[in-house]
Amino acid sequence: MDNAIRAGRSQREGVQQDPRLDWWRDAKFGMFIHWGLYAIPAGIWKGAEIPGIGEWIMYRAQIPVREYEQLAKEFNPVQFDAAQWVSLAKRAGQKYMVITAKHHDGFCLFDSKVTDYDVVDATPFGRDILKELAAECQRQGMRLGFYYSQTQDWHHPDGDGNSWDYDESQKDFAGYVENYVKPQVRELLSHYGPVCLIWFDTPKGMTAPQSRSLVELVHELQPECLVCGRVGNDMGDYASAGDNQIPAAAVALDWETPATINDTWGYKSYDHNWKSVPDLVHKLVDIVSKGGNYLLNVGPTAEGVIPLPSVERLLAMGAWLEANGEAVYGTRPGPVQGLAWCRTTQKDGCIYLHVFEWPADGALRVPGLAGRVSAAYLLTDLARLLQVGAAADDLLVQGPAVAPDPTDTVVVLRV
Ligand code: JFZ
Repeated sequence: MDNAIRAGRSQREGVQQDPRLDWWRDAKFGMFIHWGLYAIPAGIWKGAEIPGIGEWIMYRAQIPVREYEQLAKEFNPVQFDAAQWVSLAKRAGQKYMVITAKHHDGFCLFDSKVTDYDVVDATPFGRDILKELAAECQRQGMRLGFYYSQTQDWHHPDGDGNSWDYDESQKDFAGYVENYVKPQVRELLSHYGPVCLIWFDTPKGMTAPQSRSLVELVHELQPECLVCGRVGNDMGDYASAGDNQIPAAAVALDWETPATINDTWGYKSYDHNWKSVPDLVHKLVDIVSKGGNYLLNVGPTAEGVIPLPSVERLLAMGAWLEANGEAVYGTRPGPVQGLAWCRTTQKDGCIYLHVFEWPADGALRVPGLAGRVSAAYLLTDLARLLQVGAAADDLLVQGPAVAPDPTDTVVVLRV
């Protein structure tokens, strides 16, 4: 097992057995959405650029609760359109969406009865974002999950993390879990239809009984709802890699890499370090070839707009997947691992050879597959068979001289 992956208990006991995860194992690609009050300062507080990820601005600038919560009065994302967001995810080829119901700053994107610090009660916008997204996901056939920060809450006097407003030694963390976290998790799983997963995060000092009781609460309310491994204490239905971390080799667990397109989760006005489309496609395929899922983040602006550089990249990934999705969705790690120039996935009697670096003469040489392949062709040109041969243990396939797809040409090997 890779160090970057935190295993859930179910994984260690029976690898990839639980049928509740079947859809998730086939999905491969999801949209993460980090959205909240931090989109308003967008990385700048009182004129200063605050280092680090955008959604941590309250912590990094040690902004007092009474000051930070004033942002709610400005939160009015009139351009928010759930239909557009869901349709973007669909066009990107993403099969599930996960949005921050409550991040570490404590602000809730849903109408919670246990606090007024939420989008309905505290903002001029006054609309339940999660309700609108849930309805739209139902309409467009998209699965929806919720990120929920169960330990850190810098707004709640008993939540973890805020030592500049509150005396950490006086906190009743257990009371916060019982009387605040659990009622909110109950709300999320009772008022928004089927929830595909709850993405808990940064468990920190959460005890094993506390983690277990959250897992049990989720499964009691919605047995099909998955729980991310970041619920803590080696529990949860699937494992989560460190942010933007991709393990070096295939991992025989249910696992996922959460990742950013630039360098922040929550919107920052001055983060322009966007990854390229080929880089993003390679990361997706690399992860899938190692048995994982790619949960790729967007950070909408305070107006409710997903930044154009994100939209452009997601649409380009969607176009690539439109042509090559067969070699991604529903696949499992392929038999050839550890080569720099290619990745492999497989399903239904096919090995999919993903060629990242096309050889100059089009002569593909794949170690270990000699004698196993009955036919080879490009996924985007099913009619033309490629010439197949062998040299010792290596499979030889003669492809076109020039890379048909400079990003990733998929060669189908029938076995
Ligand atoms: C957490 C959050 O603190 C962050 O704001 C964001 O939501 C991200 C998706 O998750 O940050 C983490 C959590 C775990 C690791 C790294 C960053 N980790 O295990 O490497």
